[in-house]
Amino acid sequence: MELVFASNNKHKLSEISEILNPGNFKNYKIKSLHDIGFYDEIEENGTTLEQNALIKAMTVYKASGQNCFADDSGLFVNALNGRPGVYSARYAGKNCTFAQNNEKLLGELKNEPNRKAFFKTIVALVLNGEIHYFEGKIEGNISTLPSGTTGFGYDPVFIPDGFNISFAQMTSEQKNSISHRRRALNKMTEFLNQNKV
Ligand code: ITT
Repeated sequence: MELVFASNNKHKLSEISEILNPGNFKNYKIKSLHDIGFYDEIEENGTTLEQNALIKAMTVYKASGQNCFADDSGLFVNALNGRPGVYSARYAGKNCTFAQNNEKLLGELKNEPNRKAFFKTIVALVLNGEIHYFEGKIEGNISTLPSGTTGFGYDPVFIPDGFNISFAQMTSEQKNSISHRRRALNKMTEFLNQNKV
């Protein structure tokens, strides 16, 4: 059985591929939007991770007729009342870079002692027209300076609980073994295995 991953984020695609490797998920072949020739822009106009994940998965399901899943993720910072949250991608403005987002975040948290934050992923799976959601979350703290070069997005400023290095200072294997994305995908693979899809 094949599953399309509805994302234009190449970092996510590479993490998803590493997580769902043939060793632990050998019954499913993951296809990218490029693989199926889908190049339309999908407008993510939802106000929750669930809504945006479903918009992406359902749009591609309807266009391709293939079973499909999408990931919508965000960084939720306690001292900012959960911002940037669902708006994490464009926090510093339309077409902004990851570095600009991190700079804005550290600026907003300047002199703020409460550094607590969490990453959350919602995976929406559209399987034979039916919708299923899976959630993954990891708690941590926002550093005062960016560090590390692996990963993407807010990885250089996020230090997961129990560690003293950022996600961007970890190997991809290390991040992918504990991340929000891994936790959501574990639930999806458990569901698929249980239902013998
Ligand atoms: P798609 O919608 O095409 O999947 P996207 O980058 O727009 O790609 P999101 O809408 O889920 O994805 O945006 C989430 C943003 O949150 C993303 O651009 C990053 O800045 C950040 N983000 C998500 N997962 C992350 C992770 O594992 N590590 C660091 N930052 C992450």
